[in-house]
Parts: sequence; C-alpha cells; structure tokens
Amino acid sequence: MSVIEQSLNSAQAIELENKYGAHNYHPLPVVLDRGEGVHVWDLEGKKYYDFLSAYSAINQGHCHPRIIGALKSQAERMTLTSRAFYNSRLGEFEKYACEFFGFDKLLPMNSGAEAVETALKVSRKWGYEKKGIAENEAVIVVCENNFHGRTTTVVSFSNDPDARKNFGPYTPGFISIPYNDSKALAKVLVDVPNVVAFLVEPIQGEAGVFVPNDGYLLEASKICAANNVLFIADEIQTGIARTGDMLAVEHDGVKPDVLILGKALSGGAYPVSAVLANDTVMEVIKPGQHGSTFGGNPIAAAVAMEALEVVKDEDLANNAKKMGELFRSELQSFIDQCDLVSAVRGRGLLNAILINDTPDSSTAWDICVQLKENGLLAKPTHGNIIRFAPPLVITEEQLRDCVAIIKTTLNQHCLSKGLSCGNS
Ligand code: IF1
Repeated sequence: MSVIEQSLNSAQAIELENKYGAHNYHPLPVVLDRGEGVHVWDLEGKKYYDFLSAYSAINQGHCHPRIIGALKSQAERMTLTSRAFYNSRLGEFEKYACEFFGFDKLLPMNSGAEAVETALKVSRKWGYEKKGIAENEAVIVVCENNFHGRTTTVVSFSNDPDARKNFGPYTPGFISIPYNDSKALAKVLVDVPNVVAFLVEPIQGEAGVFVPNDGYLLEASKICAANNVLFIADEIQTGIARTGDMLAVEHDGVKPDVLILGKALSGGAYPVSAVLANDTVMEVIKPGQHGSTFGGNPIAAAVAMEALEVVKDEDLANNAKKMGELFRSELQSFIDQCDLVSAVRGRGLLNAILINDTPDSSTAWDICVQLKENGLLAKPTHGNIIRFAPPLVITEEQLRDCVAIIKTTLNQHCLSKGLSCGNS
C-alpha cells in the first residue's frame, strides 16, 4: 500500500512528525487532511474554518478548481525543463505578470525567501553597476521587527532573537531603522553612504499586523527617489489582494522599484515567487549570474497565471476590503466591552487582535486551542497577538459565522478567568 493511502489517525500523524521531523515548528494540535474553499478537515473528519490561509498563501481558497486544473493539466504535460532550455509556459507567464503588475521584467523563483535574496542581489548589483557604489560597500536599509524569510542573509538583518540567534556569522551591509518613520529613512540616507535600497513590508505581518500610517509608504518612496535608492516592496504576505488592494502599496498609490511576490501568487498550490522590476534595474542580471533549478518551471508558470486570473475574475481584493471592514467593526464593538482583548487592527483580510496579557503568557495559545475546539483555526504570533487571515473567497455569511465563533470563544475564556467580556 502506498504511503499516501495509509489511514492514520491524528495522534499517529502527530507522533510520526514528532519522532521523525525536525522540531522547527510548534503546530496547534490538529492534523489537516483536506481543504476546500475556506474550510479544512482533520483526519477524523472534523470541519474547521481556516483563519490562517497558510500565512496568506491560500487567498483563493483551498484547492480552487481552476488552479488545481491548471496544476494537473500542466503536470501531465511537462513538469520541469531547467532554464538550460526555454519552456512553453514561462514567457507567457512573464508577459502576463509584467502586464498585470506594470513592470518590464520578472525573475521567477520558488520560495519567498529566495525572491527576497534575489531582490537583495539585484539591488546590490544595480548599486555597483548603475549607481557607482564601490564594490562590497553597498548598504540596504531595512525596518526593525521585519520578517523577510529565514535564509542566513535574511536573518542577518532580523532583530527577532529566535529567527537570528546562533545562525552567525551574519551577512554585513544592512542597517535597521524604525518602521513607519519616514524621517528615520531620510536621516539614514543622509548619514549612511552607499545605500542602494530600502526593503519594507507594506504591513508588518509577523510582527503582529502593524499597519503604518497612511502616507508612510508614499513618503518613503519619495525619499528613496530623491536619493537614487531603490524602493523594494516585500508583498509576499500583503500582496495578491490580501489587504483589499491587489498590492498593499496601492493604498498609498506607490509603485515600487522592485516588487517581491510569493505565497498566493500560486494560490498555495505550488511554490512560486517572483521579483519584478523595470529594465533599468533588471538588466544588471546577465546569463549565469542568478537562477535556480525549479525557478520558472512550466507548472509554476501555469499555476501562477491561473491563480492571478482567479483573483481578478472573482474580484477578491474588493471582497477582502468589504469583509475586512465588517470583521474589524464587529470585533471592535465586542472589544469595547471586553477586558481580555485590547485592540483589533489590520487592513482587508489581514487582521489581528491584541490579547491583554504578556507575550510570554499562554493566553493567546489557549484561546487558539479553544478556537480550534469551536471549529476555527488561527495561530498566535509573538505571544499575545492572534492573526486572523481567512481565504479572500469568504462570504459575508461565513464571516459572520466566524465572528460569532471568535466572540463565543473569547467569552468562554473570560468566564473561565473571571473577566468581564463583550456581549456574545
Ligand atoms: C515561517 C512568519 C508570516 C513573509 C514575508 C518573506 C517571507 C515571508 C513578508 C518568506 C514568509 C511565512 C514563513 C513561515 C511563517 C510565515 C510568516 F510568521 F514567518 F512571518 F506569514 F508572517 N516575506 N512568511 O511573510 O517566504 O520563504 O516562507 O516562502 O517561516 O515560519 P517563504
């Protein structure tokens, strides 16, 4: 019997992962086996609302028929050629995505971190060959509390001890400034020579869904332009309609010099990431200077085109905007009467609540375990923050059902702790 057909129960599946898998995660105790739309089922057949969407990779909903159809038909035709040869889908995808986002060129990769690394390399090379920075002197400005992936260069500029500690020696050439502070950006570009780029998340997801002030991204992009510094937007988590616009930078009317995409670029059906830029930047990359075995493979191209088409056809950005407004207003009225939760924040369907307890408390975790019991899956980030990010295909009826589950769960927790809470 093939491994896939083995019928495990959840406890057995968890035991296998604990015994044979590296312990680089601490998952919620649930074993997911099937997904469709906003729902997932565990091995015992229990149904849940998915309020994490695989960290915003499943914006189009689990197993979207059009995306799976594209995956299947391409997989039966040609899976991988390497870039030693052309393939029949890549050019079509590159054209489609460049026109979709308004750039001259696209460099295809696989994981988000690979795309971030690609953007860093292209920016450095542009700095040496176009801006005239002395070799090995390029500096890239990043924001405190950033999350851009887990490769050793990327964690070199993280200030999260868990992400960074004992992974040195670290890659030099990065300087951190406070997030949401355009004056700090202006100052660092005066004080620090050789800056080639500014890398920023339009909303800081992992840090706890920190939404910057309106106008911050626009101000930052103007400061970069005035100093001949590339503005790099990491839209791996905030992009592809998650925040109510196709790209989160659109909220400020910003067009980045370098755009990084991943996650929902494929609808979560296949690892696809990409860096987009205009010719003046992308032309610094010549044959043999960058690449990857799977980067730009025919399946990735076919799946990503269909995934983007679905976002457009189903108007997911507008649904995210509307459902997000409903979600935050519903929770705000509840929070106003609840001691347990101090705030709800976010944009579109990237939201989070702040639990009124210390980050090292187990309160947020305990609430997520209770949410699971009540049929909704979410995960804490940084201890006392719970991120809520359902697939963007969620209907108003489903969203109201989920708000009711969240309110009931918070009430249950309040009751168990003798706290006063909102109406149910
Ligand atoms: C984990 C976080 C989210 C990202 C941004 C690049 C990447 C990510 C803005 C790298 C990836 C994932 C990674 C995953 C959990 C998740 C995450 F909690 F880590 F930070 F979403 F917030 N830029 N985020 O959010 O993309 O290489 O993973 O494809 O590593 O635990 P990747």
